Amino acid sequence: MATIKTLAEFITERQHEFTYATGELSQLLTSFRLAGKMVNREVNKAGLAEDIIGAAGQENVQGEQQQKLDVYANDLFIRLLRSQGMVCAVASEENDDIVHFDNGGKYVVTMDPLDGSSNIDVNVSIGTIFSIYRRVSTGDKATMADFMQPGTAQVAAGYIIYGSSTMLVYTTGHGVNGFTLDPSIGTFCLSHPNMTTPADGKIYSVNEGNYYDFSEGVRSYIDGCKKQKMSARYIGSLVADFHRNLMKGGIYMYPGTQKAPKGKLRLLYEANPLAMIVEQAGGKATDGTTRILDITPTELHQRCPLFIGSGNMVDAAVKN
Ligand code: P6P
Repeated sequence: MATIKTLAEFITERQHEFTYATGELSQLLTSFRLAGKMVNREVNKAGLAEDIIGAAGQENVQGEQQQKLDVYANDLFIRLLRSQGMVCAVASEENDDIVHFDNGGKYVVTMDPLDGSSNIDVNVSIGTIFSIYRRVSTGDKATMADFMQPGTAQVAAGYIIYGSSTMLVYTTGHGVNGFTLDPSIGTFCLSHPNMTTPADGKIYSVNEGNYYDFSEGVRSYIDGCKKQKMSARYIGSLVADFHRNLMKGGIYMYPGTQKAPKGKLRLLYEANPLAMIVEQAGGKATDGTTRILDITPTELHQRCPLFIGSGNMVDAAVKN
């Protein structure tokens, strides 16, 4: 019988790898651990609980219709992060501006609390994506400078995927490890130690409905994937597509177009955390010209094109 190692035990065991003071990582991840279980509970009954599915009747800063579960997840993560005292501010996809906690915390968090939420009421996997940075400002409150750090400054990054099972996958810069929630005991247990992604794959993920809006180079790459008889897999939920490609090998692309040269995805709370994870797993992430983690942000909600996954596939996709 394989030994069961819980997320809490794993973090304690590996605390020495976390650059900062003992116990801080554990506290930082605890909010995501707990919130992940609570969001999982709501996601799993979304089809039943009338009051939780469907649109919340509000729009977020992206002009996207907020789903009730979006709002629930966002409020929950913010509440738990505020209460545990290590984090002094959060930038969330669901909030126009930085959310400040006056608690002197040494870290800041960027997050997409429920990515892919338009899939909630059609029962497709969705996810939470997060990054943790050390503050660089020294005053009472966090400043924009804390959130304008390049992705290489992340001290931890992770995602929670609410799928056929619920998993928390994270890195602190020392490899990637996956934990599956055992609902019978309400605990995340180590299920995918030291995750690595193959250098090549046979899966490409892109919204081919935009094919004729892509650059000649991107179209040529997609044509090449077809000629090589690759599998087209696009769920419309970034965390689900990313997670499958991470495990099996593959590339996810959200390129820029004439109309939207920066594409759709956000640098701070989608591209950066997944880029840290994929690089730690041996893969690559670029905006087509620059390594994602090297981009210095200028705006909280800035978008960037994204090519992420198996290293050889990312190289091939952007060489044209
Ligand atoms: P499109 C969901 O809205 C999301 O941010 C990602 O999860 C997903 O991969 C992408 O957008 C889907 O966008 O334009 O292809 O529908």
